[in-house]
Amino acid sequence: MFVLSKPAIEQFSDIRNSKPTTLFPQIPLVDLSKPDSKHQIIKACEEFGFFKVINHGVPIEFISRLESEATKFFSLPLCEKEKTGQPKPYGYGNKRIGTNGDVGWVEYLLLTTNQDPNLLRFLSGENLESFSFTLNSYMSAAKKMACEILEMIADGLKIQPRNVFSKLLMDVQSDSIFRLNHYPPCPDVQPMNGGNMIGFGEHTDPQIISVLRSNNTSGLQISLRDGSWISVPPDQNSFFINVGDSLQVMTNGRFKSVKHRVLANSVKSRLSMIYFGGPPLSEKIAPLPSLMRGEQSLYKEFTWFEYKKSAYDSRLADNRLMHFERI
Ligand code: GA4
Repeated sequence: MFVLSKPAIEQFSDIRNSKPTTLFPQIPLVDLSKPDSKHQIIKACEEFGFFKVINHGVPIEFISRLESEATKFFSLPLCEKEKTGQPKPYGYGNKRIGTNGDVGWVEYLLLTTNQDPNLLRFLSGENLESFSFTLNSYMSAAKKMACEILEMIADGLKIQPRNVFSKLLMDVQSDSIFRLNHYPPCPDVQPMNGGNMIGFGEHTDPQIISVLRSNNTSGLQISLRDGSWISVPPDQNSFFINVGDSLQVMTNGRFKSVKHRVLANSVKSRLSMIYFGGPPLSEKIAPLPSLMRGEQSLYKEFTWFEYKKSAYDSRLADNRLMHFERI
């Protein structure tokens, strides 16, 4: 159901001319059960805006149940999946990302964490209860882990209260979202000639923190500060954490949101599930005074609503924070 003719395939960008891709350095690995993990998290957020976590406490059956529901959904005929029309922005989307012309070799489901029962009823067909239950169990576990990590970050930065970041995700009004991405094998990828089809183009996440889990298919890459790209070896038993733009602002630039992208694979499907932890829409996003130590804020004042609106009006690869920097 994911068939494109040759001219359509040519609409997709490839990355033949971008900076070289490296396999090193190693992605920071944080064992959440270790007493010094908060220091490792701080270091990883400062250096990469990205790290992998093990001993995360998310039950494996939550993950495998959601993976099998997602696989079932994505294997439905395209006309079934497209019944709700274009995502606005929630729902099923295919190849088009956002509303400003970005395309990728991907199909996806984008949902709010405060589930829309009508959308879910449609997506799950006969299977509403089990689908909602599976989704809820997974999302709650991912949110819990995100909150624990944010509390470790507060401890590591020596700021109080330790729920200063996590309370934004715990708020009933939290504007958090959830995404399932399916990257079908892309027959036109020819690694031998250096061509790589883009599954999901480079971008940073606008929210506070993102928790990603994928199956064992490669494709994810992160950008280092020097602009080079490193491939992230997949690990279906671990989670990958991204610093989002909002956390960059709240730390007054001490943490940097990580630029990342996904390349299509010629033979294997990639399935990823991402929880994006965001604040309530009315929340002011600004550097925490306790982190400022007499420094000036690098950013103008704005609410999450204002930032989100501007982000959704942008192209995927744009530098979204630029418009909110103080000159
Ligand atoms: C990136 C992070 C999340 O996947 C997302 C994306 C959103 C979308 O797919 O509709 C955006 C993208 C993301 C940032 C810029 C805008 C909005 C696509 C796009 C071109 C759901 C999000 O919140 O921002």
